[in-house]
Amino acid sequence: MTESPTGKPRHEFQTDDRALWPIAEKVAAQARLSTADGIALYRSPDILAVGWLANLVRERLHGDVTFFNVNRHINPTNVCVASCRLCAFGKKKGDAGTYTMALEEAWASASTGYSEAVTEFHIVGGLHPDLPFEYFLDLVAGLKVRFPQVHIKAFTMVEVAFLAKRAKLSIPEALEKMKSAGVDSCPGGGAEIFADRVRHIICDHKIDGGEWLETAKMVHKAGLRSNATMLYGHVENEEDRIDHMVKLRAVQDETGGFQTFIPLAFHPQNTMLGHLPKTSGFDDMRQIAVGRLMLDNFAHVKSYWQMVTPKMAQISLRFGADDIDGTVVEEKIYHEAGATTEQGMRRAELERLIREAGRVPFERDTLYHAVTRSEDSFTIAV
Ligand code: V47
Repeated sequence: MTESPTGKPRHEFQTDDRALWPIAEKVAAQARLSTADGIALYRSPDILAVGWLANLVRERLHGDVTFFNVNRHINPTNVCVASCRLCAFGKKKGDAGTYTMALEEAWASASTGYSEAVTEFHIVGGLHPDLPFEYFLDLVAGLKVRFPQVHIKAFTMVEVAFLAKRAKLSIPEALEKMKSAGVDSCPGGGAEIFADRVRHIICDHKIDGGEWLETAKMVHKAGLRSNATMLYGHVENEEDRIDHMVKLRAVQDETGGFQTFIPLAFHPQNTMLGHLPKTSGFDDMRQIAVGRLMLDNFAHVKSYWQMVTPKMAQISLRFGADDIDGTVVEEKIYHEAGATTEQGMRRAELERLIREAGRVPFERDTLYHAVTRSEDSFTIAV
């Protein structure tokens, strides 16, 4: 048995791709990977070796534990001023197929679907030109009154910036009002790809990459945790993806406020980029692995089963992912864009998927505390 670059017996890490050898040494030494390392990982034909390295990091952090949660998505409106080419969900005011939930409707929808007690409401929606900030504050406050035990993960950085501007408040002022209403953390959407060249093509009217990152810093400074996504598989290249992850890593060094990195596979159907092909399983696994290796200061990498399919999400648990998200119940954003997965999945099914991948399911709340269930109630270990 010879020594491999990781210092482990060679039968555990073998690759003919010499470009990976110095990277493996860094991973073994828990040293930070550079932009050039990231590019080498993307360009390596040996996806199993890349996955092996990512799995090493994943198991170092979490062993076999795989996180999931019992959550429900709520999308209060699909009316949106942004007209992003990447999106099949948002519609212009007055277009056919638009909807905006009355508050009572949104509160009622929160309790529909599975009977299992949810621990999280995940709330995101369009940038509505007329709905006042108070609508969103009342929405959250009404949910808190009706479901006081449920964590509210609401409003992406894009929505936070938009709502603050419309209410003529600074972002920190708007965040204080959101927190008082009951917002407990923020989801990671709207990040897309930070590079201007790409953003101009896929989401021209959204805040730019720098603004997204600055808003995230303000969210963390306000005491809220958040996630960070990256939309891949459209017009970006490998350099753009690495640039995106390096920028997230820098903010995380500063604030420590990100919980989870979530690569989102682009679904082209019904979008203005409908001519593009879907991502391949190869790219999906490689992206999870490169994300795990580049983002050394993120505790979690999520493989969102709705985006990559439950089968690929299982495989990703050997490629660096330690979280597969949740029951969701109702999903509109990717299903408008042609996602063929179910809109929701029961808790027992999520657990089965994880067990069959040889991992140990761990029900978490939004902040990764353990959830213990009895009948239809739950307790959270803090
Ligand atoms: O920002 C929109 C993406 C995001 C498409 O924080 C699309 O836990 C693929 O951010 N094809 C919203 N993706 C969803 C999101 C999210 C999801 C799950 C968990 C969390 C979390 C956050 O969906 C948008 C955009 O990047 N998106 N359209 C599309 N056609």
